[in-house]
Amino acid sequence: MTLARTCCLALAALALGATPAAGQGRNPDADRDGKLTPMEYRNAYVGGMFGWLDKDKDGAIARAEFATLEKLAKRFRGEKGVRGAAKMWQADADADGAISRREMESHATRAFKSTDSNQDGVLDKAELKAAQNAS
Ligand SMILES: [Ca+2]
Ligand SMILES: [Ca+2]
Ligand SMILES: [Ca+2]
Repeated sequence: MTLARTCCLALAALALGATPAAGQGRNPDADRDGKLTPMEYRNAYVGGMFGWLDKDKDGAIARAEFATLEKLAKRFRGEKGVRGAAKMWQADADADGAISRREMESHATRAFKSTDSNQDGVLDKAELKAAQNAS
């Protein structure tokens, strides 16, 4: 497995509601306090994962590009991963068959809010784990 791929696994895991395992690639939890702030979450989603999936760098993730994430999700999380990936594709709000950066940002904002069950403005391990089990 290439290094670039390993780096992105943590991001893909995060996007799919999984708690990134310690030492698995780049940790979205930049300050390692065990919690994700909206900024950390957004950076991982829109900064890290978006750039990784948008292979042709046209500023949108096309269906074919998204398939990379679906494959990874299936490999690592089986059917749960497939459902998680399907949920992420809902980010395509205007249903034009591609996820733009703006759509990804608003999706990340919504996902953050729905995961922050105690509404303290950060995602802790328990909240991330609950999201993982729910997907
Ligand atoms: Ca693209
Ligand atoms: Ca779209
Ligand atoms: Ca919280």
